[in-house]
Amino acid sequence: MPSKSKLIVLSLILGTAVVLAVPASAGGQEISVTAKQKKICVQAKKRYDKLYPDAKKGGTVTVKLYKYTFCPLNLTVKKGTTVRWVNVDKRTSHSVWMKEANINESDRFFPEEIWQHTFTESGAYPYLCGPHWKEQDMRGFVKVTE
Ligand SMILES: [Cu+2]
Repeated sequence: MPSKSKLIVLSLILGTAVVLAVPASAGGQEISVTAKQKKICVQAKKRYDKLYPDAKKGGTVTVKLYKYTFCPLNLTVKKGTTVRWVNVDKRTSHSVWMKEANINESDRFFPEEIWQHTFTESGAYPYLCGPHWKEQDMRGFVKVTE
């Protein structure tokens, strides 16, 4: 049996490892997804499929907005791709704001409304929901490859 102090040391080491791992993955600025967000995204997909039963699978790249979460939170697309953000919430409006890329915030879009953007240059595009990033940490990330 490991002693209590050994466990504390171990957890300190692991804690350090976790802290050290953050800057490395933050290089790509991908968002680490929580278990709660994963669950929300499963619900968002169900809701999207229910709202848009005729949506072609594998056609347009979509990001669903649901319960203060962009689904998926991290997306990688090729240059020239149009990404469509679809609000599948029941009553909350959202926006998409690629602040760091100096792209103006979208208008707020309401349930079952969309906003879309074509990425013409490769790079990293972290983005926010204007009304909800501060309090709900509603953020997303798009990586655009050549
Ligand atoms: Cu929002």
